[in-house]
Amino acid sequence: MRQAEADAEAQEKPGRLIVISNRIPTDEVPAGGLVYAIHEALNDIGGLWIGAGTPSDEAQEGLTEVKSEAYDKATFSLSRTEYDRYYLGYSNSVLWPLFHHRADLLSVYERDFEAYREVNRRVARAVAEIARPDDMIWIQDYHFLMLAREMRDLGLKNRIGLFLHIPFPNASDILALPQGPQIANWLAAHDLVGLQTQRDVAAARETLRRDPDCEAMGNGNWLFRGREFAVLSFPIGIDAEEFARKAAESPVPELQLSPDAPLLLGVDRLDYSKGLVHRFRGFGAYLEQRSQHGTRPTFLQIAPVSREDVSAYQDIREELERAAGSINGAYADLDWTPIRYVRRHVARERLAALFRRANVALVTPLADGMNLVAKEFVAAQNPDDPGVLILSHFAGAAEQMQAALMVNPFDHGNFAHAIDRALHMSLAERQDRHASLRENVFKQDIAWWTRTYLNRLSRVPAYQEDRPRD
Ligand code: ADQ
Repeated sequence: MRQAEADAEAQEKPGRLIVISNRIPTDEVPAGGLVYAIHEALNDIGGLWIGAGTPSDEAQEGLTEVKSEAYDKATFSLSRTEYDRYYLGYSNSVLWPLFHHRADLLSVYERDFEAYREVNRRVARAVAEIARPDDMIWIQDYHFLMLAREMRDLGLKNRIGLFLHIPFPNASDILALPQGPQIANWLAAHDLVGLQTQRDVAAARETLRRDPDCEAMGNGNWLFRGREFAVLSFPIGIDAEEFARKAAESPVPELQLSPDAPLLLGVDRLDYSKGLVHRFRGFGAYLEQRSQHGTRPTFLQIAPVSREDVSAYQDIREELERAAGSINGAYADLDWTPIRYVRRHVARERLAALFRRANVALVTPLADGMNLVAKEFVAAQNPDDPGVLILSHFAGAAEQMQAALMVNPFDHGNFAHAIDRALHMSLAERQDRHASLRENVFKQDIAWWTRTYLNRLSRVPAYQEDRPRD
């Protein structure tokens, strides 16, 4: 093809979407949630999805193609040492706890940061090799905070967006991070930084304002050494229609409960940010004050283990088992176990049916970017006879879901009172609250989220160079 023809064809073809996330799904059509939304966006626009490959002895440059039908997938390589230091170390023992306001859990090692930087650099080189000028690059989450800066240093001028799924830390938390002073520089390399909530945007503003190179321009726009970028909130949603359909159609798993026994449900990855120990104690406080002759509710907590190689996760597992044991020891009877704690992963259909069967959902994290379980529970309800959502102020979802029963998970008395209220709430109040929650969950669903974010990113004006430091 002659150059003029090639140029003309390139002009007609809109750019591809390049998504970079820690993992890429192995199924041709992923089961749900965020990965499904990205899958849909790539199906629509066409492009490439890049994620980490299986750790090996030695890391290689470049990308390895993964067979896929509708769009391209590829992995970047990680050595086993890098997996320990970049993934378990800096990502999950430094950034995760810090961004969830747990500076007390940080394990800071310079070598972990070096591995993080090296992996971000290697991915930047790999993307620079294959990116065409009009491709839009969408980075997902805290594993790649330096990636855009590394790409800019290699000369990439593409539209680059980041979406951070976890909370943005307070400026005072960032003081605990040796690389804290670089965060503004990392963020400013994007065109659009998407955060979950207005609260996160306010926290980011606090950090950016402290940087002498950053200037607030209003409406979420910032100037960093002469180049503009935006920091805005895009609250993530779920595929509400699909989840509601699953909940209505799937059979409820056998629970060995009498049909009218109240069921409280919690569904989380086993993570200290999810507030599971506080939740067990809050339920214990409810049992302590409830009338002996009232109904005997069962609290089913499903919490599969995650990140078992990080020590903070082993500690929480033991703490939770102790808490469940001591509460059951104090209140259980021959025919009643108040807390059932299940560590298994549950298939989405079964989970959806359980949500619909539950009278109350306990979504009470101590810190959470959004929390999709809150939205899934609402979507799964029968609007004629809905269950009650008990939601922590500290879930990102709280900003959109004020019609839930809001609790402070640190206050066991408040927690106990909310459970009592939920179990005795009139049908009319349950319906009112649910209708209001449902409207938001169905309107601002996952398709709305991808569309809104990508529309904003695609409207970014052409790249302007950073002005060199005076
Ligand atoms: P997570 O911390 O993983 O996500 P969350 O939003 O609750 O948290 O999503 C978890 C998903 O896993 C839900 O779809 C849930 O149904 C599913 N799940 C949980 N336990 C399960 C089990 N036992 N079996 C089967 N499925 C289970 C991060 C951030 C969140 C943010 C999301 C999306 O920490 O705050 O909402 O990304 O941005």
